[in-house]
Amino acid sequence: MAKSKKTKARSKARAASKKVARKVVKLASSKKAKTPARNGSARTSLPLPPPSKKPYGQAGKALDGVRVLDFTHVQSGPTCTQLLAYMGADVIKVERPGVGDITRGQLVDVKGADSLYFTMLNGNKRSITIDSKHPEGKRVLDELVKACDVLVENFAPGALDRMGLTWEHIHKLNPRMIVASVKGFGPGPYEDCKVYENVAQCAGGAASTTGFRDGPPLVTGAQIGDSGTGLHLALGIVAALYQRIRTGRGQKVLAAMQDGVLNLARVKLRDQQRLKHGPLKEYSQYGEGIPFGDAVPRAGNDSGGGQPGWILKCKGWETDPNAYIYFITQAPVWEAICDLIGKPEWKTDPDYVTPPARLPRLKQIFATIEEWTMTKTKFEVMEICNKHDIPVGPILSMKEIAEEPSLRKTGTVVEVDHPVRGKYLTVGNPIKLSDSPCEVKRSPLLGEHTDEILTQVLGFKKDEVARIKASGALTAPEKPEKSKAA
Ligand code: CAO
Repeated sequence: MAKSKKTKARSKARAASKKVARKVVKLASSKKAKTPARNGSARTSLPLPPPSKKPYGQAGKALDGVRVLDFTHVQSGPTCTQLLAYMGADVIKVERPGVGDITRGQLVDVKGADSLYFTMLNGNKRSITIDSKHPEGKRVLDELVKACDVLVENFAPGALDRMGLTWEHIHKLNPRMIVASVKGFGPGPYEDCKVYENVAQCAGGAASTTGFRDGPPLVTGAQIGDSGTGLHLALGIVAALYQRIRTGRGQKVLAAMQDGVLNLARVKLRDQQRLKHGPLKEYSQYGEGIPFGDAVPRAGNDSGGGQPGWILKCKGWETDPNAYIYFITQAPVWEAICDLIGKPEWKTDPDYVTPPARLPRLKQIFATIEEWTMTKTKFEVMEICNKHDIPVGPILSMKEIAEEPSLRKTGTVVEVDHPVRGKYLTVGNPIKLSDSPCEVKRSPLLGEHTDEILTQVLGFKKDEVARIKASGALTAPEKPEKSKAA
C-alpha cells in the first residue's frame, strides 16, 4: 500500500514536470503536417500554435519544460549546460558527494568559497549530490533518467558505461532521452584518450596555424576546445530536441573536441587545399619572398580572410601591453586610408592602387600606417577610422572588458551575488533571444538542491529521503577519526 502511494506521488511529480514537453510531442502526431499549403506546395514545417498574444519577453523561455540531467564537469560540458540553463532549461547537476565538480576547488581565490572557475560555468543550475556507484545512488539516478529529457556528460571515455548508464539502459528507462557527450576525439585511434583544452587545440589544427612563422606553435587564450565544443554540443542537443518532436524518441549527440576545434579552424583547411595551386598571397610571408612548405604555415597576425590586416602599435605602447589596434586595409576604403595616413599619392601609384599590387608590399604598408597609429591612442584610431568606415579593432584588456558599461548593459558581463564569495562577474548569455529573456543566477552550492530535487522532481516522501540519505548514497563517506585510524 505504502509502495503504491509512493509510486503515485512520483508519477504525479513526473507528470507535472513533463506537462510542457507532452504538449509539444502532441504536435508531432498532428495530421495537419501533411496537408498541402494554400499555394499547392507540400507543407514541410511542423504545425504551430497561433502566435502568442503575450508581449515579447513574457511568453516564457525558449527551453521551458526541458529538464537536463547534467553529469558534466570541468569546462566543456558545463559551458553547454549553462547555456541551456540560460535559455530556460531546468538543469540538475549531479555531483560526487563531498567533492563535487573538481573545479569547485581549483584556482581558488577566496578561501572556503567555490572557485570562479566553477561559479562562472555553473550559473542557473541546481546541484544534487549522488554517489553514482552506490546501489541506492544508482536507483535515484534511474529515477532522474526517467524524469529528464537530456543527459549531458563529458566523462572520460567509458566512464558513463562503468556507472551502468549505458545507452541501452538509459533508453530502456526513457526512450525519449537525448544522451549528449563531449569526448576528446571521435571514433578512431584516439577515441579512448582523455583530453583537455590545449590537447584539442593542438589536435584540431589550431595550434599548428597559430603563432609566428619562426616561433613554436601557440595555443590561444580563447577556450575553443572546451567552451567551443560545449557550444557545438548545445546546438546538437537543441536540434535533437526539435527532431524528437517528430520522432518521439531521443538520440545520441556527440561533439568531439578535435572536431569542434577543426570546425573553428576551417579557414586553415581551406588554405591547405589552396596551397596546391600556388602560394598563399595574402600571407605576409609571400610579400617577404619566403617560400611555402607543404602545410599551412603560422601567419602571425595576418588576417584569415581576403582583406589584409595586422596589429599595429598605438600611443603608449611602450608601457601599456595592450596599446595596439587591429587594422584592416579593406579594399573599398583604401583611398580613405591613404588620405588619413598622409599618403595620397598611393591612391594612383600602380604599386599600391590595386589589392594584388599591394600584396607583396604589405609589411611596408603596415609599417607606414603604424607611424600614424602610434601618434594616437587605440580609441582615437577607432573613432577616426570608424568615421571613414575603415574596419579596426582596439586590443581590449580583460580589465577594460570587465569595466565596459555597454557589455554590462546587454547582459554579456553580469555581476551576481554569492552567499559565500560575495559579488563576482560572470559571462551571461552571449546569444540574445528577443522572446526568451535571460536572468543570470549564481552557481549552486554543493548539493544545495538535493532535498528539493528528491521531493519535488522525483516525488520521494520525507521518510524515503531519510532512508536514502542514511544509506550513504548522497553523502561523502565519513573520514575515520584520527585516533581510530592510527
Ligand atoms: N559518483 C561516483 N563516481 C563519480 C561521480 C559520482 N557522482 N562522478 C564521477 N565519478 C567517477 C567516474 O565514474 C570516473 O570513475 P571511473 O574512472 O572509475 O569510471 C571518475 O569519477 C573520474 O571521471 P573522469 O575519468 O571523467 O575524470 P578525470 O578527472 O580522470 O578526467 C577529463 C578528466 C576531463 C580528462 C576526462 O573526463 C575527459 O577526457 N573528458 C572528456 C573530454 C572533456 O570533456 N575534456 C574537457 C575537460 S575541460 O578542460
